[in-house]
Amino acid sequence: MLKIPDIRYVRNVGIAGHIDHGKTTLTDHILAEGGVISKELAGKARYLDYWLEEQRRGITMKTTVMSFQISVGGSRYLIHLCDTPGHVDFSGKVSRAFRLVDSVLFVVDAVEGIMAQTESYLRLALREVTRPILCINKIDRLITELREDDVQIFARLSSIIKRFNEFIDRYSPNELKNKWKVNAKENTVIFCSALHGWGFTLKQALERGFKFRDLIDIYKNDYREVKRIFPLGSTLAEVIIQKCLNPIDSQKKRIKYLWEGEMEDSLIECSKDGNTIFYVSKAVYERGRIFVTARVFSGEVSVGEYFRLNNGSKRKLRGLFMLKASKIEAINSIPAGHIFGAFIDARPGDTYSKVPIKGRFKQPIYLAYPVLAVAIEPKEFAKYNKLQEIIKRICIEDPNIAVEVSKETGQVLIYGIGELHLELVVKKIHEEVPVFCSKPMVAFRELVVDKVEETVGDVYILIEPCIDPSQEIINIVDNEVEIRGVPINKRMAIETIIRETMKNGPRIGEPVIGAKIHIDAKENVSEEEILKALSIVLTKLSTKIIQPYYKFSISVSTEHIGRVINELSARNAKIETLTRNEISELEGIIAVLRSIGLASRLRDVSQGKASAQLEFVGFKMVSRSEEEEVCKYIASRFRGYLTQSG
Ligand SMILES: Nc1nc2c(ncn2[C@@H]2O[C@H](COP(=O)(O)OP(=O)(O)OP(=O)(O)O)[C@@H](O)[C@H]2O)c(=O)[nH]1
Ligand SMILES: [Mg+2]
Repeated sequence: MLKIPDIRYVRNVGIAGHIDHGKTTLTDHILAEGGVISKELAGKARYLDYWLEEQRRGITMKTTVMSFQISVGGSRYLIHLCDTPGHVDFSGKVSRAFRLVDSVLFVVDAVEGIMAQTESYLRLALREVTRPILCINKIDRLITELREDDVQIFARLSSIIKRFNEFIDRYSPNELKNKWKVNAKENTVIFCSALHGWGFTLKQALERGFKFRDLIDIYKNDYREVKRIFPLGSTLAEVIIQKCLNPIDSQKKRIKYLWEGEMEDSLIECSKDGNTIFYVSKAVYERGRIFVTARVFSGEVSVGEYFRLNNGSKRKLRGLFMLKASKIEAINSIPAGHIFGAFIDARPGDTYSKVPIKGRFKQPIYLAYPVLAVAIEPKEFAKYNKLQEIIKRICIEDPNIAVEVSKETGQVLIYGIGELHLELVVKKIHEEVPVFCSKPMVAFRELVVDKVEETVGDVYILIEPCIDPSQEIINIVDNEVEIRGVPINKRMAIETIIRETMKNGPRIGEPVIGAKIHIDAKENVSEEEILKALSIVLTKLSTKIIQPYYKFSISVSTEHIGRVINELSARNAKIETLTRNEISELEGIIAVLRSIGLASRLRDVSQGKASAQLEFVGFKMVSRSEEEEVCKYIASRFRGYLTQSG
């Protein structure tokens, strides 16, 4: 049984970074330090990747919280640790997880250095006001693969620290910038090899008079000697306890950035005596019930209590648990500052309180946007309702999924952020309701470029552009709707009609974006009149087709770079930066339309030595010469190619 200690002896810690940099492997060592797994298994088990699919593909696909105790300096601490996936397709889950923790260990591969997702997740973590700690991992590769000498190793590690700090400088709140920059001398940097089980801070190395030259020498004989001198588990434990913030110190800094509305002092103080307030970060369906992962920020949560959402609705908290990866441990109550699991009919992003409050936690920022879609259909039509039910569940669990039912074909269109993301979602659906599934298809948009106004009967409508179409990359902006003349209680319904109608643009039937819509109507106007006027105006509205783009970041061993460049050119990708080292890195942009199959193709042409991350950056105008091709593509997108899934 886990004991709940004084809150100063609690740490909520996230592990984050670019894909494959060694987060889950590193996590093993801290778990072994806490006695969760054996020290022999640490580094091999990747214990928190317990989904079969994760083990099969060798990547993390979800966030996992593990609560456990460790002893440091004669005291017992309770750690709530949250491992996160590096793959950009799961970035929504990472956004949600940062809200739970107070500090984040960023794992960076020493050879690859700071990569696209290191930067994106560092930016997110800092927006969530969590303290970053840097773990430079895979240092063994510098010695065994790159055969660097101590001067080269020192230079490489220094440049990683420097870049990491440049991002901290750019994205931290002003008051924390200087305090939070990492510094090897202050033990906020760990140099390690999670695979070989060793890790040290500069302080530990200085105390023993240990130099990188000594490290290279040991590797000439038996690398296990480094593990004996500097076991990674105990170094991680020491840094987590000394440098990661306890919930009291953290909430003092964080809450004002995360909260909107009236704030209770107990939130800032992380006091268990105030009103109970908790934030729901994750929800999954478990045999018909919703199981949430949440954090208490104030007061104390107990089983059986009722909690309120802002809108006044009440929910009963049915079971309360400590989270232990795939297992749970029942508890009766838990005070402010802890992460917990519970059965309650709640949604991610919800703020619950015991006594009604006039404020709530802000929504986290999501990096990705669903720009790829597949069409699915149940193999047996009788399963259609069951399919709808599953999809509703998946939408709650996954912030990066959007769903639509095609009016023309009745197919269910599932939008996700990348191929892997959609593949997994469909697989999950297919396990419960066998479905036919299309290939991934691109979602386009129509951008309003000219103003149009019209009076139809008693309804005046003006639609004008609110995005400058001359920008190279166009960011998604919600349409703005302004309604005058109509009583407030009717406006909501009219706004919904307008937003729904704008999902079918006049040019190619794709959603219209970048529009400011003004409506002036008589008090007693009917919804039909609004709809009629709007459809007339839409026939006169001029829009341009825009298509989504990914930013790609590819790392590849230099011998294969020629093939990667050829593949990118064949797909009209624009390479913006190319850094040639032993591992070369390419960055640039590519139309989502041209990117389909890119990741697996690059793996093929490089014998598995190239990995690509594709992250949505925005939309670009489709040129006149491309327009015909795009229109043909859209017309044929979801038809006639349904293949069997699974
Ligand atoms: N050489 C070397 N390989 C390592 C080290 N740490 C991890 N690896 C290997 O790197 C690969 C990825 O490790 P993971 O721990 O799954 O990486 P991750 O960051 O959790 O990956 P995602 O969660 O999918 O983003 C595995 O093959 C590990 O064995 C290290 O210190 N040195
Ligand atoms: Mg992992």
